[in-house]
Amino acid sequence: MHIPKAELHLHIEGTLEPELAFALAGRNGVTLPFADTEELRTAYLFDDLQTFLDLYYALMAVLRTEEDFEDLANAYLTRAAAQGVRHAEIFFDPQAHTARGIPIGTVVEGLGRALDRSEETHGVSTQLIMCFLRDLSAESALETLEAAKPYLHRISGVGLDSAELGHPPAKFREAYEAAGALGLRKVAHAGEEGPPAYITEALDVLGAERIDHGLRCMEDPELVKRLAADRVPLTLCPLSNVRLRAIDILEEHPLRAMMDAGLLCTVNSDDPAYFGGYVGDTFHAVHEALGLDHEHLRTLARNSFDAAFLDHDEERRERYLSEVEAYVFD
Ligand code: ES4
Ligand code: ZN
Repeated sequence: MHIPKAELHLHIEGTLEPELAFALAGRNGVTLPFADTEELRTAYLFDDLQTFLDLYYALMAVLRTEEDFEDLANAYLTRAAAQGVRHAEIFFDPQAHTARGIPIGTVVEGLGRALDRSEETHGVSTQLIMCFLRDLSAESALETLEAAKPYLHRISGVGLDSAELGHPPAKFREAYEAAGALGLRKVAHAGEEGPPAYITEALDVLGAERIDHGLRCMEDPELVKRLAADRVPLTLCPLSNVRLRAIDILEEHPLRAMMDAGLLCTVNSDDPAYFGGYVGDTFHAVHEALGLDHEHLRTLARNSFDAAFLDHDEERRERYLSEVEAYVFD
């Protein structure tokens, strides 16, 4: 639970707990189609990615002001810090907000208010990664990148998320080229519900430096060899995989096999308010379900800092890595 770690796959909108959703709804005069937090919790049970995404986008209606985004980020950072997170690279979905008439500036400046004080307040260093919604058009992604230009000092990279099947990475070749030209880092969700070929495409066509999920690479031994040889980080989210039924039960998650295959695996929480746990809870769960011992957990923690976008601050990376080595399990 408490080993120092980096969180590299976390959608800030997926940290919206029912209690905060109702508090923000009240503050903003938004009516939610649920009687109370109990009823909403019950709705947090889904069978697939699309059912989850429908609720995830619907609940964003409560996020309207800079203060809302600040409160959301602070709530996450408080929980993350309590579970050993020392560094977080946080996804947000600009189009999910601009489509509702909330300017990207409100989102970025609101999150920024919390992130600016995060090291001081929570002891967590942070970065922001803006994700393109892959079920929207390539043009919309380019427009989003354009709209983000005044805020690039707060944004370190681009990602690709939402419904994967039928929306292969190559659709976003231009947006990623443009992002690269602006000096942004590149990640992409691939191989969550989509086939191994989407992982290859994310690497070769988009130039993705990390693969978010990448779970289905295990169906392609040649791809596994390549990912291992090139040390491409995979940001796995085991609790998400179980909740969205990519895997039946946690005991059957291939994390251990993936580590044994030499893949650079990290363990993350994805949408912790929806999937039953934050990243420390996830470390605990894989320890129990997969019998990963303390040295496996230390490897996962080390991997998280190795895979972090800390190239501009290697001193910090080394400091975090020494905290991992020095950690004594309780
Ligand atoms: C997501 Cl689990 C997952 N997959 C794809 N897109 C997402 N956005 C938020 N959570
Ligand atoms: Zn995700």
